[in-house]
Amino acid sequence: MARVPRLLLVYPATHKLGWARYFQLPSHSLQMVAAATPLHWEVVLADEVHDDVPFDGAFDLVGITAMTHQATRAYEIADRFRARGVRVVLGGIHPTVLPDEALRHADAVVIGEAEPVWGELLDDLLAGRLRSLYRAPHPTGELLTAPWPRREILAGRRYLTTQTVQASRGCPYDCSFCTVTPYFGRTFRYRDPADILAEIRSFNRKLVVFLDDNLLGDPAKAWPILRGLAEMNVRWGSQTNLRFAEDPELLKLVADSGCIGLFVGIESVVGTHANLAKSGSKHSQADLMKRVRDAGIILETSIIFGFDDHDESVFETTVRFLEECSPSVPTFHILTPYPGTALFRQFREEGRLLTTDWSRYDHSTVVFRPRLMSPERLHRGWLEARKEAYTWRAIAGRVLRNPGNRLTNLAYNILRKGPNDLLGHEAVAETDTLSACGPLAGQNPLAK
Ligand code: B12
Repeated sequence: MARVPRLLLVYPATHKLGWARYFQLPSHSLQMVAAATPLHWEVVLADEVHDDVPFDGAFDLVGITAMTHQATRAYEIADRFRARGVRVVLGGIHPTVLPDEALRHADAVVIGEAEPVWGELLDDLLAGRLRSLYRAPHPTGELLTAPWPRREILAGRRYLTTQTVQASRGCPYDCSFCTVTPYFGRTFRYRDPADILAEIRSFNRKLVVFLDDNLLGDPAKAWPILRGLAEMNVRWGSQTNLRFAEDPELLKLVADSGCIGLFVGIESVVGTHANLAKSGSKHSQADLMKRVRDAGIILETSIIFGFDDHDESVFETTVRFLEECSPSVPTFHILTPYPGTALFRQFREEGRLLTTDWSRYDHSTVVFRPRLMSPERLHRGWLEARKEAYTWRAIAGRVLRNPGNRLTNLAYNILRKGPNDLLGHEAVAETDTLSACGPLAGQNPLAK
């Protein structure tokens, strides 16, 4: 083919964000798909957070990524291109766990990581022999080899930063509600630290955001990365598990290496889902949270409401607990049983799913019947906890008790307060949406 083949990569958005779009992170998934694309292809990005999708453009292939809450929109986009005869490939977490559903809207589905199969798929397309399924082998070993993401596809848009890095894939734990371990299997792979540090050295700004599931989850692997960061003048943030703070030396190195903020899943402050106890730690959550806070690191703690041992008292208990430990930025989520997880299977078997309209799987809608309270009560408790944790008084208390980065901390809290103040709509998924789930006709994951 003499003409340069053209690939459009689409990041679907479920709603318009306004000014908040400038504080988003770009899709790493699509930058990695672009990096796996041979250079003789022209690659165009449509990030719906910023752009309109060029439905009339001339493309040889459209690749769309989808987390579960984006799936409905991804399918709409796919259907529009296919109606014009443009080939569509779906990939990412949701098409991986429900490939048959995704195939109703695509010419091909990539199951798992793009890197091992993407080149073959593109060759097959150009040779006119595209298959419907491309299944990446299950990852093995401890070393993650991946090219650097192609950041140039982001040009012309403003994000919080484009200096995002993925140092590892996977997580040593296997929480019933999380997609990560079902997706990657039990593997937890890190890139070569020299390669990670070289990528970071190529940046020209200070802020670096790691997109790992659990950057400090294997301390031995994290040490060389942290030592390297400590020698650079960077400020970084990541997601991790709180257990790293059990080791005072590791905590000190994390702080000294320029860490400004960490996102940790506390999950629950009561019952069997209290994250630390579940992972075998002998330390209390409150103690480790205080250690991180006192090291001057902004701690964003994610709490989930709705586990089977949560009754109505969980909201009050959680808010009081957070007041006492005062993490910089508490966030609250409604338990969401993502397809592919043990939790989804459990709720489906128990007949407790209220809907499989994936656009409602957004952590703000109750999509299942909780065991010890009504769906409405769960939603109201979640709303009230958010509002109570983000009064100006509560924010001031947290900012004053956190020794480091007070201005950043305040800004971060204000950023979180905005959406909380606007809450109030969308409460509980109606059971009758079950029959209205377009994508699931003939293949209803609710069926046992
Ligand atoms: C970083 C991250 C974020 C970041 C950045 C998101 C962004 N802009 O892309 C932030 C913090 C903003 C975020 C937010 C959310 N996230 Co998040 N996030 C992650 C995390 C830790 C890494 C994702 C990532 O970039 N990985 C790096 C890339 C390279 O890997 P990848 O996505 O797997 O992509 C590879 C393959 O999947 C495949 N692929 C992916 N897309 C495509 C497309 C095509 C065409 C092809 C061929 C292949 C392909 O190829 C890629 C390269 O191998 C994942 C966990 C995980 N391991 O996936 C959770 C995860 C994706 N997030 C999740 C969730 C729930 C959310 C939120 C909804 C949480 C919330 N309540 O707000 C929000 C939604 C935000 C939004 N934009 O709508 C869930 C999704 C579960 C599900 N079934 O949908 C995950 C899996 C975490 C979990 N514990 O279960 N998230």
